[in-house]
Amino acid sequence: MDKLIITCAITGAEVTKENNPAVPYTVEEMVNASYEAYLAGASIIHLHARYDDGTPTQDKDRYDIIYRAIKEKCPDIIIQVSTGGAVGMSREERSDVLSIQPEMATLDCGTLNFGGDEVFVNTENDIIFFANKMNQLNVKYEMECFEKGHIDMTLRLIKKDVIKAPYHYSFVLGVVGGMTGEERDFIFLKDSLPSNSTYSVAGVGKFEFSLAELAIIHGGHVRVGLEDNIYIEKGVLANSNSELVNKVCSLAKKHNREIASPLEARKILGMEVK
Ligand code: KMH
Ligand code: ZN
Repeated sequence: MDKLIITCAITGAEVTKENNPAVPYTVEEMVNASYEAYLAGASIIHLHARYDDGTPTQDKDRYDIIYRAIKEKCPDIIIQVSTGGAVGMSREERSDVLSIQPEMATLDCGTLNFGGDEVFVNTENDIIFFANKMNQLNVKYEMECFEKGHIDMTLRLIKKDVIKAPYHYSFVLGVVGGMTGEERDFIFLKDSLPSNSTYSVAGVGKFEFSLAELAIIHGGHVRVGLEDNIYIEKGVLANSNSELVNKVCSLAKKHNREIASPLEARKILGMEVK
C-alpha cells in the first residue's frame, strides 16, 4: 500500500473565526497554519485565499502573496489552490487564481445544493472550462466529487479526452445537499473509480475522522482541516489545523500506514517531481 498523503484544508471560504477562532485569515496566520500542518505530516495544503477580514477571494495577486509566503516557509510542500472559491462566484472569477500557475488545483465535478438557498454551480461547460485551462497550464487537478453523479461526469469527460490521466479524486462527503460519508457511501464511490486512480477523502463535520480511518484502511488518502470540520472530537473545538493532522497521523499509526513526504506524494500522484 502507498504511504498516506495528508492534505490540510486550512481555511476554506465559508467557515469563520466565529465558528472557530483558529481559522486563519491573514497571510501570517495562513503561513503559520500551513507550517504547523506540514510539521505534523501534511504534504499538501488545500488553499483558499482570503483578505485580512476573512472575506474569501479568488484574486490572483492575493493568492500569489499567500502562495509565495507558504512556499518560503515550507519550500517542498504542495499547494493545491481552490478553483471552487465561494458559492456565487462566476467561473471567470474562480479561475483567476490559475494565472499564478499553481502546482495543483481542485476541479469541482458537479453542481450541488449547499444548504439553505445556496447552490454550488459547476455545469458541464464549467468543468470543461477549468479542465482545459489546467491542461494548458500543466496544473495537476484533484477532482472533487460530492456525490456519485460527479464521478460519472468525470468518466464522460475522460471519454471525451477533456480529463487526462493520471486521475486523482477527492470525495467530499457530508455537505448539506451532497452525499453522506457513511461506510457504504465510501465503498460505492471508491469502487466506481477508473482503475489506477488515486483518491483522497474529505469528511465534512462528523464524518471527518470515520472517513479518514476508512481511507487509511483501504489505501486511499486523507484531507482534514478547519475548512471541513472545526472539532477535534464531539463538542470540542480543535485548537489548530495541525491538531487535526496529528489525529490522522495517530489513526495511520494504529493501522501501520506510513505518512508520505511531499516528494513521495508527488510520486504517488504522478506529478512532476520538483
Ligand atoms: N467553498 C466551496 C463553495 C473547492 O475548494 O474546490 C467550494 C470548495 C471546493 O471549497
Ligand atoms: Zn475548498
